[in-house]
Amino acid sequence: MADLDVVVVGAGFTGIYAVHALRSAGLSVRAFEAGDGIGGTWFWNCYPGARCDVESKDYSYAFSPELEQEWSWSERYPAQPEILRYLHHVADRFELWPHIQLNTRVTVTTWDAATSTWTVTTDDGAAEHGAAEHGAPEHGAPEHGASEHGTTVTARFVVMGVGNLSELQVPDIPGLDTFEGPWYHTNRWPKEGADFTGKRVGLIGTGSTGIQIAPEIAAVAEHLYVFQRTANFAVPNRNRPWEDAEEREFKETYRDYREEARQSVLGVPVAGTGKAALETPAQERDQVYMERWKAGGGMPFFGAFTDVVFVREANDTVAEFMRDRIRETVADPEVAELLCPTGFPVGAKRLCQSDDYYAMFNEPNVTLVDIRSAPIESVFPGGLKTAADSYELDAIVFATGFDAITGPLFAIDVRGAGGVALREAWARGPRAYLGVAIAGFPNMFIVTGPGSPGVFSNMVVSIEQHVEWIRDCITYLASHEYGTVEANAAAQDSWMELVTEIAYSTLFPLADSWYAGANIPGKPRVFTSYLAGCGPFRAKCDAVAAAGYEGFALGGS
Ligand code: NA7
Repeated sequence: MADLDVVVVGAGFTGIYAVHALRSAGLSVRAFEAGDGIGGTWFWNCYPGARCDVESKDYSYAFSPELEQEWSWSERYPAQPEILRYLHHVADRFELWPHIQLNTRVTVTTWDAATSTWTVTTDDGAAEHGAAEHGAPEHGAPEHGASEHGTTVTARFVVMGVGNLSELQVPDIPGLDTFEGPWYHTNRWPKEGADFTGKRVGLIGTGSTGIQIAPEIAAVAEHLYVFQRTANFAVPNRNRPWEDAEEREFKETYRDYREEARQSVLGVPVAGTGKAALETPAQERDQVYMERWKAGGGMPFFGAFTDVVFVREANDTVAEFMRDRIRETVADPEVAELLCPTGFPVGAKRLCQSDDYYAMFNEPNVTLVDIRSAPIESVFPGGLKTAADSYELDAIVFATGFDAITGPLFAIDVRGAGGVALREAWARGPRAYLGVAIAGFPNMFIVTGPGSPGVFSNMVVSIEQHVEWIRDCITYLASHEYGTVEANAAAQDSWMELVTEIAYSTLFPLADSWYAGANIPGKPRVFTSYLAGCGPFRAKCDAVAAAGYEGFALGGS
């Protein structure tokens, strides 16, 4: 008999809710978390300026009407410390702490067909650094692998709540080990902070993270050099306090709003014009864009017109509108032009959000360095050298992103039926049925995996839907005297075909993005997000369940 019904890997938004939902269904559960605190993404990404690009009222659990009424967000867009406080509140309120084991990295999970259980090996915290030590130059990327001191536990089911963006990447730059100052990756920010006052700082990476941290560094540094390989689109947040009266009024209809979010495409209700951009006069079109620009937030741009995510010329109208905003904000025309993204549609790389990124380039202590035309060649003890110049630096910050989606799962040695490694099964790219189960890996569930709306949705909405579906599936197995559930390869193949077909009917795959694995040298380039949206995805998952888990093989007892 297994030690536990379910092992949950990770204690971020997924792991926290999975513990609650599965325990409420009467199952024995333990979550293992590598960090020395809960929060996942919001535990590790504690760099200055870290903030969610989904509004607080949306980026929060919907499973408890009491929770949503009693918790009060202070701002329109939640900053990292507030999200962490919220998750602590949830763990306290639902008494989840006894079921979460911190400082414990899962290193190996192995399926045993004879007993229909998973054996889960953990490192007992021996190989994991506490957050307080992160960011010191000698650390860089965390180490993985089975510890000699590992302990094992058996479970009937494993739920992988490892997140899509938890395996950081630091570029392999010659000489980095010779650098005399500190260097940091934003995903392993030191708990005690980093003081850049009066320092010359180099920032590499201008995605969502780089764009958030840059103004924070520029505010205190003697000089900030922003090393830009690809310019990204960024829209304003228009962040502001969430006023009491507004909150009270909004919360009166929270239940209805949540239902609308569940049925929406993005997991956030977005009002559209219902018109095509290319059939709308330019002046009227720009007025729609300007209203959205003034209101703040990225998602409203995708809903503005029916064709902006499908037709390149329609998308170009948004792109040109956004480039014009950059040109009117940045005083130096050459710098402005360098900041104007070209070559990929708006949204094909994550649309960034910032209230002060572009204006920051008007400050005399900020320099934009184009490393597309003159790439970084090496780091030397006192700075960094590009093909065109060299820069004296006291500190380097990497905001260079993640080995997304597959990286966090590959960091664990996952062995399914017949001892097949997940790495082998996914050698040509990740595949899953409904983003939740993988053929050849019985009784293992992933959350917001390939084939789900995942990273193209409000993650909390998708996480809750996945976790509730998994809970119901496990409960169904017990009540129908089944012991195992496994996705059929044929169902998985046809699901991934549909996912690909929908994706390529849109413009989203048309960029070298982490969405498709293009940011990691040598990684197979596969676009795996289900782009029809949260509502249709939920309907499909519900139909599969209602049909007795169509596309899955149920067995054992
Ligand atoms: P992203 O979006 O992957 O951005 C990483 C940035 O780092 C991007 O500008 C990259 O340029 C740059 N980068 C990566 N590797 C290098 C090297 N070797 N040299 C120079 N520049 C490099 O990661 P973020 O952390 O900003 O955001 C991840 C997600 O978190 C985001 O999408 C939200 O969903 C939240 P590139 O574009 O590849 O030329």
